[in-house]
Amino acid sequence: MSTTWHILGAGSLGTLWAARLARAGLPVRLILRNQTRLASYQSAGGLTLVEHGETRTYPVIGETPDSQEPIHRLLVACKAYDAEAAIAQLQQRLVPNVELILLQNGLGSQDAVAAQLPQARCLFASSTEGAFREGDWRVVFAGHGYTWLGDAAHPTPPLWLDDLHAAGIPHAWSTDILTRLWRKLALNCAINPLTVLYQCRNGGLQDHHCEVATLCAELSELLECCGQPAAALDLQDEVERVIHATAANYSSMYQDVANARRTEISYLLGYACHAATRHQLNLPHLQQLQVRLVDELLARGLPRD
Ligand code: NAD
Ligand code: KPL
Repeated sequence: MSTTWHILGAGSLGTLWAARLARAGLPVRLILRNQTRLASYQSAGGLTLVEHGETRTYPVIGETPDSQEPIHRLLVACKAYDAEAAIAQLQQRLVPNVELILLQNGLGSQDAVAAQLPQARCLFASSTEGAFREGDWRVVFAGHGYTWLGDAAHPTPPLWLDDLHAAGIPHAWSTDILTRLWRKLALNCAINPLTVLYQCRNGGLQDHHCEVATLCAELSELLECCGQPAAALDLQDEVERVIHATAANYSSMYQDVANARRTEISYLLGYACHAATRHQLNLPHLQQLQVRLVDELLARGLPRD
């Protein structure tokens, strides 16, 4: 009998994972915030996934955090700023050797969760898949991509990667997941804040080539200093490639700001600036970028963190 996948966070990525795992006949349970959300979910009849223009609803079982069933495997699909508190609610239900898969973008939340649950196995994920919510319990699979999974403490892959294979979730085991997360963080720091400040699509940054190059130089210095030289390799080339390849897209941070949603700044640019301070590194353009971004968020009435 397969271990149940408990999924915490029925948003874009949580729904995308839940629907595909359920579609493969694997046991899945969705943990919703409270009884009100559970009632709303139940009246919708399940999770709806829109993929290649086709719409299908999956009647995944929903529950609230105070349900009694023990949790052996937990996919954490909340935003980085919600992860710790959301997991804390489940503490009584986690078995001693529980496995957590942390889907959060950026860095910082994973270490906070690992410190919160020293007995758990925490796997980190970095994903290039893209999904967005079209409404309550309805998600569009917008960008096919890949998910890298790894465990900074143990290099051995878990057997349940077979479940991902069965579910058609493109993935690979990574023995350098921290390098991947740092690299993605650097890409996000070089692109996302500027798209908010210039109110442009990613391609609009082609008009700000020098500023992007300066940020990449500082980010590379930071990565080297943080013991991540592989994440610094040819950073600027990759940033330029991504800007070109995603020229028509709006960055995730741009979309958060445009929709008046809290951003994950503290786990991206904020984390980078904090690491620079810890290493007594002077990175003036990166620090200035953070000041400009925080001012912009405050001016729009959004949280600064
Ligand atoms: P989302 O906002 O769509 O979903 C998060 C869900 O978590 C929401 O439904 C929210 O209600 C729920 N949640 C928060 N606190 C909770 C709690 N205490 N109990 C139960 N549910 C709770 O976010 P998302 O877009 O799916 O992103 C999740 C993470 O994945 C982020 O770190 C994001 O950066 C990363 N990511 C997202 C995408 C994407 O395409 N959406 C791609 C790559 C990475
Ligand atoms: O991941 C991204 C995002 O928008 O968050 C890209 C497309 C790489 C831009 O930084």
